[in-house]
This record gives sequence, C-alpha cells and structure tokens, in this order.
Amino acid sequence: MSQNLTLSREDIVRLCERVEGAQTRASAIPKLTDEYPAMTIADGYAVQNELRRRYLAQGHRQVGWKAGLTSKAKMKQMGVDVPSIGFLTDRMARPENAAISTADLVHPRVECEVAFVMKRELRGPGCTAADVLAATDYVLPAVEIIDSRFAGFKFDLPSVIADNGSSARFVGGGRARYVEELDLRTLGVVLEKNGEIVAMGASAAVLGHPAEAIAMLVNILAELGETLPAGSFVMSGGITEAIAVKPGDSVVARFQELGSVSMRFVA
Ligand code: 0L1
Ligand code: MG
Repeated sequence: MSQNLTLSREDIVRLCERVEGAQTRASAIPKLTDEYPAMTIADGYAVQNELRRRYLAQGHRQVGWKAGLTSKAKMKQMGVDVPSIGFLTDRMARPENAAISTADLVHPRVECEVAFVMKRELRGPGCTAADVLAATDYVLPAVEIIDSRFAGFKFDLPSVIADNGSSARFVGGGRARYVEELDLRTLGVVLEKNGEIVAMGASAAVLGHPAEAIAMLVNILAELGETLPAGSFVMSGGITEAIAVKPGDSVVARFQELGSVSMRFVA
C-alpha cells in the first residue's frame, strides 16, 4: 500500500496525535480529509499503524484484529463501499455482563459479530475462507462497541481507518464452538436493547460467510507487511447495522448455536 501514500511522515504523526487525543479524551474531531482531502486508504493505514505503535509503546497489549464494514447494512449505514481492518488491545476488552462506562466514549454503538480465535498463523496474499477455517481454534459470539471519534459520524474510509475503524470496546462471551460443528453462514442473531428487539440478521450478511471477512483481513495485513499470529482474537464484522447506546441501556445479543452476550452501559 506504500505506493499510494500522500502524507509525509510529519503529517502521519500529526494526524495520529489528533486521533489519539480524540480517543483518549473522548472528544469529537472533524474528519481528517477536511484538512487532507487527497488522503488515501494507504494514508489511513499509515496513521492507524502509528497509533498502534504508540499504544504498544505505552504498554497496551495487542490481542488481535477486527474486520469492519463487512456487511451491506453497515456499508450502507456509513456510506462506504470497501471493508476495513483495525487492531484490538487488552484495554478495549470488557468481561461479559460488564457495566461499561460511556464517560470515556463519544457516541457508542453496539453490533453483533462472530469472533474467531486462531490456532495457527495466517499470512496473505491469497488467503481464502477455507484457509481461515483450517487455522481457526474456535469461534465465539461477541459484541463490538464502536465509537467513531468524528463529529456527527461524518467520515470517509481514509478517516475511519486512521481512527482504527472506530474500535473502542469489545465483549466476547456465550459458548465457544469448533467451526466443524456449525454452519457459520446461516447463524441467526437477535440484538435486544432494554428488552426490545432492535436489530436482527444472519451471519451470511458478513461478506457471504464470516470466514471471508477474516481472509480479507489477512490479505490486507499482507499489504501492510503483517501476518495474523496464532492465538489472535479476530472479529469478523457487524452482522446488522450498529445501534446507539447510552447510560442506563442494557444490551443482550442472542446468537443461534453460540449463546448470548450481555452488558449494560453506565455514565
Ligand atoms: O466495526 C466496524 O464495522 C467499523 C465501523 C466503522 C464506522 C463506524 O463508526 O460505524
Ligand atoms: Mg465491528
């Protein structure tokens, strides 16, 4: 991807500091392309990579990756047409049934995802869904709490990639299963907020099969000079559109075959 870089090293560091400030202070900023309209997807990943480097230098531990914008519903909701990836760290993880503070988030939304835990390293290019399934230890249900740092959710793909794909928090839970025991294409999911069904879908919404999203992620990692290590926790992308949450809300995501994942939100 380096051939499509338009940002200088100084610009990358400057934009990274802007995104890091917005993430750590939970303060909204204008999308980065307002100032850098020529910004490319490669520029977005350069800023994201600098953000990852900084967080790791500060002692955050990377636990895996996420594929984002992998369903038609999500792409339509956010007005983009290509999926993206982001990194996940230990600081973003919350236990099942946790009370999740919104004080350190800008405008959180929740989405239901199938998460994969890898038993073997995967490397692209050319990674396929079959490669992903063969390298998967088990899958489990997860809820991602995304939080775009861009004011009014107004952004484009380079900006959202620089903001680490809006990654903020995630909760894994339910029942871990081996992939051979399931048809991962046809899993139904129902998302409830305060006891009301607010979204539902089937896992095929994620690029036809969630393993396709992981293969796409591995192939993007290859373009970035990275592999997917064994032991990684990888989220395959929201099955439905994302639903806004606020203090006082409780959320339950019920997955066919995989059990449920619950959490509540507090100020
Ligand atoms: O996880 C994702 O699908 C990434 C979403 C990025 C855009 C947003 O904030 O909704
Ligand atoms: Mg997501």
